[in-house]
Amino acid sequence: MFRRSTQAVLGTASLVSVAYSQQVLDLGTVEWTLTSPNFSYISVPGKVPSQVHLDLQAAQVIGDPLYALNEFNLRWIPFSNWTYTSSPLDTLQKNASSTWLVFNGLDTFTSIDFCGQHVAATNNQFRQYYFDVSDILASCNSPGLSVNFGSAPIIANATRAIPGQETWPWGVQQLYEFPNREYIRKEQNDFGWDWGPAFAPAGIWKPAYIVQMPPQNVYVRNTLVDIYREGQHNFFPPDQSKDWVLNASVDYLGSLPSGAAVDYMISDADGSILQSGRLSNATTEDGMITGSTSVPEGAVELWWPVGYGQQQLYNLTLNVIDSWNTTVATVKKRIGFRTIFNNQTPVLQEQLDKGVAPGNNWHFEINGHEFYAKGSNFIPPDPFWPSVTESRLRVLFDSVIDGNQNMLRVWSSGAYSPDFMYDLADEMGILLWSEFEFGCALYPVNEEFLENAAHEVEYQVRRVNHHPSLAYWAGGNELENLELPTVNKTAPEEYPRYLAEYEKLFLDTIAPIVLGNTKSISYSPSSTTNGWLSLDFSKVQPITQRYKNLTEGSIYGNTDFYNYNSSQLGNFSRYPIGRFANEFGFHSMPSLQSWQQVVAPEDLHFNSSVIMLRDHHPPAGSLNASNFYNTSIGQGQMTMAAQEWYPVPNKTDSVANFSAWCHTTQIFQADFYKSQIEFYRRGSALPERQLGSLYWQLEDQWQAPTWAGIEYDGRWKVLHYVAKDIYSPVIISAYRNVTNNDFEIWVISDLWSSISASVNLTWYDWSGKQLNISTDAASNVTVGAINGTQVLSTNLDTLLQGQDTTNTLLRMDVSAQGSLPNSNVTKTFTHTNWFHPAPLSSANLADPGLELSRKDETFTVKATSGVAAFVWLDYPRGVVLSFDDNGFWLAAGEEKKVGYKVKSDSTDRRWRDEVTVRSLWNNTLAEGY
Ligand code: BMA
Repeated sequence: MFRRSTQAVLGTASLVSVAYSQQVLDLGTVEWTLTSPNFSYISVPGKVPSQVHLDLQAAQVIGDPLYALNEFNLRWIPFSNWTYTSSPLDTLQKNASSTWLVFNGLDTFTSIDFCGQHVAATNNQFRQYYFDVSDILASCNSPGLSVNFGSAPIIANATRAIPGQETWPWGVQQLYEFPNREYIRKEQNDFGWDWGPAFAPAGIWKPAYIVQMPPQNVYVRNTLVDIYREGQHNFFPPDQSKDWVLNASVDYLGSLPSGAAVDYMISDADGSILQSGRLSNATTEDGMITGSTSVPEGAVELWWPVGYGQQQLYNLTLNVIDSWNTTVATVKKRIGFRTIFNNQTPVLQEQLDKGVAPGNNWHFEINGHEFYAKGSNFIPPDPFWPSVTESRLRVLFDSVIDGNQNMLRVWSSGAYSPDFMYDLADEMGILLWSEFEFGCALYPVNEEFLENAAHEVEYQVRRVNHHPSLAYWAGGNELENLELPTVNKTAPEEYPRYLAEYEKLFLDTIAPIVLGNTKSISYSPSSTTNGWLSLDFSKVQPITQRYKNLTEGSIYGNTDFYNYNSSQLGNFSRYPIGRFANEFGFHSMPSLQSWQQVVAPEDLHFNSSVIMLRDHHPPAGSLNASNFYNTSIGQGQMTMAAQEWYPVPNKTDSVANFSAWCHTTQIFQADFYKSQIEFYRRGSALPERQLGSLYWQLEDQWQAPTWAGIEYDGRWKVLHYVAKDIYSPVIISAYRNVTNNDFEIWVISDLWSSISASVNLTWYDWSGKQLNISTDAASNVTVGAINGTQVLSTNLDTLLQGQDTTNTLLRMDVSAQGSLPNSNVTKTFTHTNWFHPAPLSSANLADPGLELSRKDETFTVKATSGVAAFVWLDYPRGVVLSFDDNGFWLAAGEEKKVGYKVKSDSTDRRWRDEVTVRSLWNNTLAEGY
């Protein structure tokens, strides 16, 4: 018997047939043809992994799907069936003991044929599928594979039409473009969303393999690694003095030799072995071999998110061995040792004693420390995932880090993140709150749907659990705060039934799978939630949710806030008070440079059909490709915001005017988010003990008006710069009660030790003249760990009596000594902020006389004759970069040196001569941008 195995991924060219050794044929290395039964004239090269749109574009059958209104023009693609046919797979071994097809992702409805024989049908984009085709191969002369994709929109409609199929009261299911997404397990935003197009793509979207094995040999298809403190539980704070448990579980295909065991080795980046041995308590069941070991507390360095310490990673090698100690299969995973805990426990007496409001906590704790989560919501960065490369994500994540963000909520109606995304987050220290792909809808709970979802959840939970960046699992998007309340409102008599169905999927089905596989990650059924009410571990499913079971005066859960009435900017009484803000936002236009990528010059103006119809907020709600009514609502919200709060552009040149308007919508967006982040961060010092702010949304997946802070090609909007500033560890901020003009200034810090801060308040007019307004603000204050200190409390009517508020400005500066968490190096933290008592639309702006110069790699901007609001360094198309600072204010006479980081450049550095500078003052000028 031949026992030794090589588990190599071989391409066609290099596939050498050696009897009885395991061979893995990467189906990305064979030739594919893409055809459609609906279009006999289309036959083009296909790729794996890929999607039909991408392959048709590469073959020039279609143009860029993102261009202009191609979204609507390309609907014939998802309404058709498509077939990927491989070239003959002649290199497959005839004498293998078993042959398997392994697909890491099929999008979505397939019928698979091998050697001309039907193998299986699939219906879930998020599952890994594997099929034993040994018998088919045995009787096959010329092996070949064909994967036939059915039309997802047509199948979704047909599924909806099945007699007895579940339906929901009107208004519960959010409808974007293609209907019935909730009946199928496909990326939900493929059917349209309010920030994205509806392409409903199809294809073999993840790597696929043909695995051939000798007898008593295994192929590892997935691996779970769970690292937790002894006794740790998903719902309670881990004891940091305990040793670590490392539990590993290998999912394999093939047959495990009798007496199999798993040896492990933990090594550091230099290859030094920290610990090795055999996993104990090994069990083998259902194609899975599982065991565990213990790693003493203190034997390994902790992994920390960015800003809190190092991102220490180790290499784990698992060798599945037989009873002769021969390795049958090897798995390598990069791991980290950390505890990340989502705390929803009741507020304790010791917290109450410190002024925390009663109720329950809702925050994260890293390695036993609570911390302030700063970040945003991540959406699929492209409508076509196969186009999302590691290098593209690295550029995006670099901006996350540069933007002072430490957590992303990976929103739940896209796709499960690829491993390389978690790998990057592990390296860079970005915590990824992850979710199951259900959102803005309730879902069917027939047996078939539940079973399908269960497979998906199990595969995904096990696949990503070893990543230290994995922070949390949530069931779905806004189900508890939006979908369930909508049922309650529109069909209260049916509420109990729909609630029971919701719990069947998110509690009875998903929770036991999560809790059964990981002890290190907390789970909640809905992203926005009031948290759990009680836990009963005598049940398989221990969670009872709180829902509206609230006690007055108590605070629970996290918050979600969207208000498209732009007059609410700065009205703190309307912002939600909770323990954590996981979504909030307002949309803005992308820059002119982004529009120019996809819009013809003659369409670059408001009211052009292309600009209007790329605005999907509010969504069309159907396949009507010219819903100007809805789109004008979204455009109107941005226009009203600009008009209410800023001088509005009225430029002679129509493109310049369009560009200035786009930019002004970005300023409003940034202002609105800033005031909310300031509000949430101050909450860390108030009874709500607010410990997180994740705004909607990090980035774009096409060039369109959206909530994003980063445009499709990586260009930062005003928001990303302003968020970077207000996510600084130490900030100074003003809070005005818009009803009675009470006015406060606070210094807020999310550092883990207290800081001593000195504060400077200076009043100016717009020309830069200092005003003689005195306050009794404290000039030296101490700010506790993750806390805030009020430095001024007054009333603006009294303070500014007799002043022309349209020509009054306050500059606030703080400078503090402190140290970063897990560091004893003393650092100076500074922050500057401005407050204007009158809206900028009625402010008496003065020409700041901005001057821009460049020496080597540094730009210098100077305001020579007045205060400059929202100074904006702009750069041309052809380059994507981020400035170290942008969207800032300058006092009269002040200059700022600004460096930059280039992300991509096709101008041969000529862009440096085309950088321009403007400020809000330029909105008042007829000429220029
Ligand atoms: C929330 C999100 C998304 C949506 C966004 C903007 O509802 O969860 O579903 O895109 O707001 O409307």
